[in-house]
Amino acid sequence: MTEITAPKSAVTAEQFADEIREQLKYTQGVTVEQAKPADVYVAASAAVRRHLMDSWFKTQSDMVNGNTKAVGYLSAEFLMGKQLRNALLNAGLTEQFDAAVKELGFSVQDVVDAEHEPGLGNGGLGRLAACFIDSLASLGVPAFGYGIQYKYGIFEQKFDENGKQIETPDYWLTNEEPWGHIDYNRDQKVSFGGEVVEEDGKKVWKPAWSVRAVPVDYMVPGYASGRVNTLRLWTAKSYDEFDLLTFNKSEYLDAVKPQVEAENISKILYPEDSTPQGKALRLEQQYFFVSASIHDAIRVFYPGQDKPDLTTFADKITFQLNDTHPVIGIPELMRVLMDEYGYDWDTAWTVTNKTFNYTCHTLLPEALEVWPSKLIGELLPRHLEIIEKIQDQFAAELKAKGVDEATIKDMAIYTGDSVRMAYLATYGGSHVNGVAELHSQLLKDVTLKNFSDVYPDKFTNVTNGVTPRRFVKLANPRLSDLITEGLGTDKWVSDLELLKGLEPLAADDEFVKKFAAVKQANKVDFSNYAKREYGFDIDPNTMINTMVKRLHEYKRQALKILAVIARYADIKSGRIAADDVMPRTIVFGAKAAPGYYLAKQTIQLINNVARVINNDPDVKGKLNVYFPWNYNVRLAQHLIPAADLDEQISQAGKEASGTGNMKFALNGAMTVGTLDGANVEIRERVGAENFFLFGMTVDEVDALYAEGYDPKKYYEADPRLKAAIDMVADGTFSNGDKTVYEDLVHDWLTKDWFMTLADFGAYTAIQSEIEALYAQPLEWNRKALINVANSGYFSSDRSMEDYLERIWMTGPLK
Ligand code: 73E
Repeated sequence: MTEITAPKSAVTAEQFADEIREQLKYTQGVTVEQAKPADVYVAASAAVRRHLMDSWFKTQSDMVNGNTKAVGYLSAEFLMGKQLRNALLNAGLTEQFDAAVKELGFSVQDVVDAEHEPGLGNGGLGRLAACFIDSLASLGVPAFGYGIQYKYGIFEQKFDENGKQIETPDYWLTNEEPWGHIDYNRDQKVSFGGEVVEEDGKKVWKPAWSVRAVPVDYMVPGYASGRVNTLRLWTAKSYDEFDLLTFNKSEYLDAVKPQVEAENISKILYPEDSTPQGKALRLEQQYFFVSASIHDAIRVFYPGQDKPDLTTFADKITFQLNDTHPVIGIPELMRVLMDEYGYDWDTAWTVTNKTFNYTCHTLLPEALEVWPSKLIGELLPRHLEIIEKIQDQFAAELKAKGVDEATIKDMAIYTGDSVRMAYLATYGGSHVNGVAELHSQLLKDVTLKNFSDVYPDKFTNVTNGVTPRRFVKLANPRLSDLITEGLGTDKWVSDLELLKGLEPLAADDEFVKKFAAVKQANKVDFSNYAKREYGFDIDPNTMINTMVKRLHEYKRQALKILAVIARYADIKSGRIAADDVMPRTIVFGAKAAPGYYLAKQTIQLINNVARVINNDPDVKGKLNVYFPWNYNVRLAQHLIPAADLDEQISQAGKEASGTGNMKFALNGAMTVGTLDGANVEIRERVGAENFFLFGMTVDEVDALYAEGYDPKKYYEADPRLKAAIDMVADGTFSNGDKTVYEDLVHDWLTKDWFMTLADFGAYTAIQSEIEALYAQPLEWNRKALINVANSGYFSSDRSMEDYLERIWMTGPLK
């Protein structure tokens, strides 16, 4: 007997169809006959939202009236993915929806496809935030996600006829968007500029301009928890200043300029991943959402109180700073407590310090935000004063602890010229965490070493995780059914460590064959999807080998494409007989930041390698390369279940964690990877014999830097590597034009900061091991199944439990 615990609403399919009809008629004003799939999508979304409404109310009132501290997850990005399927799952309405849509005469796929995914994030950091709020709701922990409802999310990526990346705006809000509820009555005023004056011995900020922050609320339904939390994304509206009317007509355009500029604040998501751009607008965005969120939390937790006792604030809510982007919240809470509510510095500091915690997501020094003091002074003069005072207090504290002058200077939050946001966050909050064990260790040993020496107790690790609802249950229904069959229960969806129970089944050939059949069927599905969406002809009988993530030099897509070229040359030259080649289909997915030149060249190269290889009859059926454009959550959900082998090949010590690695392992792909980020823990858990490890370690990388790295040496020493690079240089992938990849090749041969060339030998060497195993399908699938069985730890539910226990000190609503 299989135990089924998935939520199931008592509503019948017929009733749900009626609810959709009613929405169509009374809200949208169309008959079923007139309706298009997009209308049905909106109606069904509104209908499922109604089913969640009571739980949403109850969660809110329990949160405000209860005594369980809430979590406020402050994040500039929430990369949510499509909402409908997830909401249906958690509302227990999936089957009813499928039947109702058919009854109404529509195709389920057309209706689901009508949803445009909100791309309000760049990559891993934004998707992590989405996984975390899903898990908090599923654990029944009261929580708010606080961020920005960008009008334009991450750009839509296209490729031109030369294979270059083209960025086009993502018009995600042009059609009706049924999930976000705009709440004009719970707005907040956020001010900027002006000056600070003294009045009656008190500092008073006289801002120059203000924006109206209006919340757009998204339900965050938990799985089987009966709880629905809130994702509150702020949108910027201008105040229609009365002044405007006094302007004469000819000045009208100028008169509206400040208004237009105000609304620009929430217009666009910055498309940089890992490297921040020092733009004033970005700081405005950060302050905008953080200030609104702090005031919102006070409104929510001290309802109707003119003089709330904010010394209890940290007992009501704990704010998690998702990277440095929301760190301006620290001086903002200080300002609010002192200037708006009259608390003294020390009281404000105690509350602020207790309220905030900081997650660092990087090891790249250039990715730790530093703001010019001048900019902060112009935009937020009062905050700059507060930051200066924090610096004074900090320096005095360090001195009292016996820290020497030079170190105190090194640790400065405020240097006079600039403000280091990571340092402000580390000092201003209670805890600092990295996102994987290796990353947290490197934060302590390198990036934030001085801080960890002085405040060792602040530092902790929480290894990232991913939600099993979206990335297994929704994305991979076949595997989900097989897991449930194997375990005799579907409880794993909310308790992923139960997957461990599959491990004994890896010894059962029959079960392994079923597992292999699931993978094969998923590959066929993906092949059909790729045909439909991209026009690709992917052979599902080849190994599907994926590399999907932002395009960044440290992630080393270059290593993969050079190895592909080398393999191509092997076949072309007859070094390997075509019959001995194990057929592989390589699927890339990656967006490059629009201003990141080498990353964009790499994209162009991959596209052109794909073009050349896919059109070469000599390698037909042996090697294929596809690069579906615009990698996003939707594509991820289709691709990940179909992957046989996934690449996590960053230079050791550069990828903070990675979360794609977790999704692939959970879905039964094998990983080829370096000892970097969470790969280390994945390998530890799934077993070294079930993971294809290669490449230099962090220590080896450091030693090679110290010794003086010369990529040319590796190029000269390895004829296959040399041949591959020469092909790029000689125009093989640019119709004979030798200039196209000049800069890329020059960088490889003279700089190669992430040591692609040094790891090439180890990377290509492990390929024979990979192919030998793949040639034995039963053994390959056994190992892949062991990966699934041991990936339960990488549930974001577990990450949340770690945060709750080590950092937030709170738990589920009672
Ligand atoms: O290793 C990933 C990590 O898995 C890391 O690169 C990424 O965060 C993921 C989740 O922890 C990340 N993104 C950014 N920094 N680290 C970032 C920086 C600036 C803008 C946008 C994103």
